[in-house]
Amino acid sequence: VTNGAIGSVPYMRDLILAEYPRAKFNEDIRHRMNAAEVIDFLRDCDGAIMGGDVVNEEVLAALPNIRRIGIFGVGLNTVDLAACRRHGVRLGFTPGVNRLAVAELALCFMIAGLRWVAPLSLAMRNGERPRTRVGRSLTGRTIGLHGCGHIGKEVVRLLQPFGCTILAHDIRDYPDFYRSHGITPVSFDDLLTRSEVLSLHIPRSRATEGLYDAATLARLRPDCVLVNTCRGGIVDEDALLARLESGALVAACLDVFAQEPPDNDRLLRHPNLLSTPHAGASTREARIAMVQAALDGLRHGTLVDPAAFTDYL
Ligand code: 8YV
Repeated sequence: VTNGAIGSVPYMRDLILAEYPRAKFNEDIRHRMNAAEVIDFLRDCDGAIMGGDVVNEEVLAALPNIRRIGIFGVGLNTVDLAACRRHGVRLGFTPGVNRLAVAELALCFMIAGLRWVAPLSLAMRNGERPRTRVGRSLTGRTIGLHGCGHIGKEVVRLLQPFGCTILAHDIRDYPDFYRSHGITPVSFDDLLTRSEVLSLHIPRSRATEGLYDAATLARLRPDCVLVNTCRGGIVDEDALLARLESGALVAACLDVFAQEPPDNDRLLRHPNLLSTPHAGASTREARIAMVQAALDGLRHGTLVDPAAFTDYL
């Protein structure tokens, strides 16, 4: 088990050990393994539970014993699906099971951003009386969702009591869901220019990497709260910092970063940035469900056809 977030938590380890008593665990939660480290760690294994660590041609060519991998997570951006297929590696992953945990953090971020929780809390810590404390209510706001898959839909469900106007932009169409939840599907440009809160729920892929660059961020309303609980690398962090520093964006709430742990100190220290260390799926309930789903993926994973995962590539 390469993912330190599993290895360091007894209840997750126990679920795996009950089925695979000889499993070995990485316990370093800060560090995601690179190819050489993965190879070294998995050398004597026949299968693996991984999440966030690299699975590529180099890794699989060096580990011919690995026949099965259960991915602990929904994001497949560190997994080379074509290489898995070439090497006959059966793969399972865990879409859906952490949707509530991630959606709850997104909602928490939305309210926190609108209510200035990051700068107000910082001021309190510094013994200051903050000058600005009047925020905006989530109730009645226009919320934009980029991506309306499992997690985006869960955000919509959680938002129902708030009477928001919900705009959604996705490469897929979900007409029934949109209709039954009163959501307006919009173009990318409308999403950017109309959202008072913009929450990202898209995979990191070739199509989305760096999508929120300076030009895209410049389309956002100055009073927009940007929420990212999906993947780092989609929002250009330097461009985001420039907008926060110039006051062109009121607040950003990020759970994910291009580099993890993040290396962008100025951004992390900006008073209007609220950040967490990729903790979206970190509820006890979601973690247990994810380990169970990853074990299931290990047992029943299939040879995946990369063409069926075009959203992720
Ligand atoms: C995982 C995630 O905790 O599901 C995902 O894709 O990002 C998180 O839920 C993480 O990937 C595992 O390290």
